Amino acid sequence: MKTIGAKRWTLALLALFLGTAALYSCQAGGPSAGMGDAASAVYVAPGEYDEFYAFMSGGFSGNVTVYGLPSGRLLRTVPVFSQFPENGWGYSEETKGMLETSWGFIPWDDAHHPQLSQTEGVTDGRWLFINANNTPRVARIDLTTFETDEILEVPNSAGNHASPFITENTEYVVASTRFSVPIPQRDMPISEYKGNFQGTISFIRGDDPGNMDVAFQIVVPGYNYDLSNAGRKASAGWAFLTTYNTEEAHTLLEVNASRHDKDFIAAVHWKRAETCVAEGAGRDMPAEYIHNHMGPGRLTRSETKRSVKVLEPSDCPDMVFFLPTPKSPHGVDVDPSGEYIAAGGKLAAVIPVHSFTKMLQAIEARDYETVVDGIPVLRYEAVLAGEVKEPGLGPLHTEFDDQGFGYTSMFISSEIVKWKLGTWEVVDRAPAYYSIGHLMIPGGDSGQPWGKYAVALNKITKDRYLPTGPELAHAAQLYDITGDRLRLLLDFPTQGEPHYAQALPAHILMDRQARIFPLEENAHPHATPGEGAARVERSGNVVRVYMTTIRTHFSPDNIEGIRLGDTVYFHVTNLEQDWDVPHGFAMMGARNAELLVMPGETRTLKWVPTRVGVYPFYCTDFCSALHQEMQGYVRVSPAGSDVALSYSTGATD
Ligand code: RUQ
Ligand code: CUA
Repeated sequence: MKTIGAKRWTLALLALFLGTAALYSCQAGGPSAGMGDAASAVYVAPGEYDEFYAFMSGGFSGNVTVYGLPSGRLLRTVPVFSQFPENGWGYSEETKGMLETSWGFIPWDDAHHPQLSQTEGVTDGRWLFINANNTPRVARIDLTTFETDEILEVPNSAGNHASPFITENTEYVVASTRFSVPIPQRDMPISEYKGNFQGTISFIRGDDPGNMDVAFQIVVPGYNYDLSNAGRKASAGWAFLTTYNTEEAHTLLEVNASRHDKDFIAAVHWKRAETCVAEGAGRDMPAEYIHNHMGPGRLTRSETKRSVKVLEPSDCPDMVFFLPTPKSPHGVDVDPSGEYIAAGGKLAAVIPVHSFTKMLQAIEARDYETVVDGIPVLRYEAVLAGEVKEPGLGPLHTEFDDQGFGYTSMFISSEIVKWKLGTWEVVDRAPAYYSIGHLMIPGGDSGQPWGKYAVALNKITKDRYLPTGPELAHAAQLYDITGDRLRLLLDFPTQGEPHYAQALPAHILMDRQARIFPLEENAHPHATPGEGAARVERSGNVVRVYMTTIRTHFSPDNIEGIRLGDTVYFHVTNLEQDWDVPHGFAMMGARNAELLVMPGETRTLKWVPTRVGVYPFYCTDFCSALHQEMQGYVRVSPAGSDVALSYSTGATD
């Protein structure tokens, strides 16, 4: 979220920062007074575990970070869309393919919205999905390995922001384009945007690992599609997406896309769309997009897809409706019962909440304000359940607890506002430091919130931490929400820009963690099952090193007979079968990252030697008392040299 519109808001924001800064200096010296019990509320004693896993998007880091709550301790970075030299993700021969797209290899993306899988609306801890915003993709992370297992490119999309939001049984991952574009892409004047550029809403099969694919795509008017949330319980079978720029402006959106008093929430009856598709509606449109899956042998399998099923609203009547919603709405969030649909009109003075029941009645009565591009626009008053009045400035996102309250982040007034479902009254507010984007309550976007904590995900830190040059960490803040008042417990820095987050009770994941990859199941075509099989093979200019690691040596260790002009593949199999014993592999001068090889797996480093000489490789992960002994040499001779290929192994088996 980086698009707060018109100038007046910029001014308001500035005023607010100045105001907050003044406030802070008045408090200086005493900000932690009375925080003693807060300290014990977040204290996780040495050797104890946190109560929740929290998954935060890395934003422009392209990856996901995993934290423990309430401690705010960083447990892990899970590389997804960005290369990660720490473990060779996107560098090793096995993982490079995960970053393949129809554009070729892309080393980076902007990841916004993690989504945990659900069963019957309850977060189940099988998978975590996340979007790539820039080059549209959706990834699925396996939560037994904390590893990205599958990435699907989304065709006919540009700025995959309203993504990925899952339906209540993870049937679909909903992904919509932020930018409308010519569909299909073609060379045309940008000034002809209006009426020619279009958006798409994609329904991606989510519950069939290895087979993620676009089941169908709905073509919608040329607005910006911002965020999404699937219906649940009462509204299962529906998905809701915010739009802005219903003006269809193509320049200076801060002014030109803020003219309409109301934009829309698109309500998509995906159950109905399924029926239409089953009955043969829609057409197969040529489209090129890539599907990557970490398949057998833990090797990426990439497949190019060539067509996508496309539906126009007119192909399937009663599939899409528009709900007028004030002022460029950003977030849309469905409450745990599925009845209420709250919108964050980022320039609006209220938080409008629509009623699903009233929406159905309005559809039944054909109570339309108008019809645009074949999509009925329902009357605002006919679908509105209520408005949260005077919530603050710049509502963005809402999460829910298990007690019937909504919590909305207010970007401009930098606060969380708590309000009651049904009466719409504001019951509490708490400052966020500063400029909160999303907020997150464990399970707070599902049919079963676990409540207890709210985490504010703040864009600006200013004076909250020790300064670190021009770039400051974004920040999370943890609040206790069990009482009548929100209670700030903890600040902790985050990586990249944590737009959104998800959390679930630790016990759901703890016992399912993979500790090793069983060696006997290693199906890698270049695996070395034991030291006895360690060897070096030449085929023309390609040299394959079948290498094993076990505390505390490599086999082979010394290799001679490599020549300039060769391409060397180190296929490193870690023979360990103990938890927490990876070995690393780094080759001097390799224009590549290291490998970090988990117990039982095979990972491959490609090396093209460029200098004659004798160069070492070594283990990078301090694996035992003799870790520093874990090394070897490669002798590189001139092209055409007659030094014979030879190697030494420690093999006894
Ligand atoms: S969006 S706050 Cu992707 Cu709200 Cu960032
Ligand atoms: Cu193996 Cu250090």
